[in-house]
Amino acid sequence: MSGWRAVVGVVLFLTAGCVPLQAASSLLRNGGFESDAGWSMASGASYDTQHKRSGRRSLRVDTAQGVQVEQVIYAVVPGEKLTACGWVTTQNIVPASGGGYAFMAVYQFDAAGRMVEAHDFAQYAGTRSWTYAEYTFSVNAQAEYIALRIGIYNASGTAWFDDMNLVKGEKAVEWTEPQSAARVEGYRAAILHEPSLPVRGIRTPLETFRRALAAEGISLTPLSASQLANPETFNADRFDLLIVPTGASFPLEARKSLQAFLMQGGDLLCTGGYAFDYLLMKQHGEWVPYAEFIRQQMERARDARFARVPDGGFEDGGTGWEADVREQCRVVAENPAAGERCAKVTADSVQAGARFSYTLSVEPGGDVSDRRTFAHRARAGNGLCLFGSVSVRP
Ligand SMILES: [Ca+2]
Repeated sequence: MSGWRAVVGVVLFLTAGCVPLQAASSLLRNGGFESDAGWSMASGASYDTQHKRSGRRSLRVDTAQGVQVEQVIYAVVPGEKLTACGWVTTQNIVPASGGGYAFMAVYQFDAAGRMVEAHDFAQYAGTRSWTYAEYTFSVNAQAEYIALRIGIYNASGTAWFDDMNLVKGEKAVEWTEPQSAARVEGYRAAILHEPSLPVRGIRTPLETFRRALAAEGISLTPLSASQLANPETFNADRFDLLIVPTGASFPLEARKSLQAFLMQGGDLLCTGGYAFDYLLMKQHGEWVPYAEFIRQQMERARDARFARVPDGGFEDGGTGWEADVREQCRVVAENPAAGERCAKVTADSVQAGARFSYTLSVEPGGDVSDRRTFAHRARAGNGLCLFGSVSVRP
């Protein structure tokens, strides 16, 4: 019994500490700045109780030069329409040379963290009262996550922001503070239940949680890995808590739906290991560690029988590769990852980068790399990088 009580104790702690579900399915947390959650603050940014549009607080930004605050949203689907909106008021925003302003913006990034699109949907200088702005956009095909950024760019002065929101669809929805009381009643838990999943760490039996939660009047719904991966069956409208009782093991396919669930304010309880250290995926009906899958793919990509880049190892001097700054991009016989040669790129500063690139023209149809022109670029920022065995796999 004491074990069950310990479990319930953890669950209740999470419940008390959770951020309530936003009624209009906002993709943002804390859009009204009433708590300290959600936003990555910066020097010059603070919460202001004197000057706010609603509730008790706003976000205040003071700067002599520029400062920005952001919130990252991971659960985005390429092609999906989203609408951002918010309010800003400014006092004595004086642009520095080249122009500056208080801004609200949406930035989009790919899986490697490279910016693929950015748009300011508000830019104001001078002094103005609370002003509303909104922006509807499509999630970029390359985007893995987006960031809502607000602040002051290249200017001095003060700006306040309040009631920011980001929702799905083409219609802006003004931020409303979620009702925390609605969350306590009818608390619903889901649990990952996939008996075939190899467990690294310690698996806690389903029955342990079922009994413990039943004693607290909390319903528990077992979800398979594929049910967990499906945003129709697993989302923050259906459940308040997800239990991952499988130690470090987690199905890769459910990554995005879990991110969406957490961004919508869902709670998470993991037991028996370091959560998510051991990602698994189904391959020919069998669970395979994701790290092993990547290793196999890399091995295949380097195999000359499958490689689409004829000289990915640079052993033939980089045949087919193009250098944008010739004196900074060379094929050298030093420090190769494999073979005898590799590509060497030097850059003098962050701004003045250099790159090797290899462009493939491919036919429509077939798998992903056959669907579009695929440019594989090796590039370097400040300093020196060596590349070896670069290849594109079919
Ligand atoms: Ca507020």
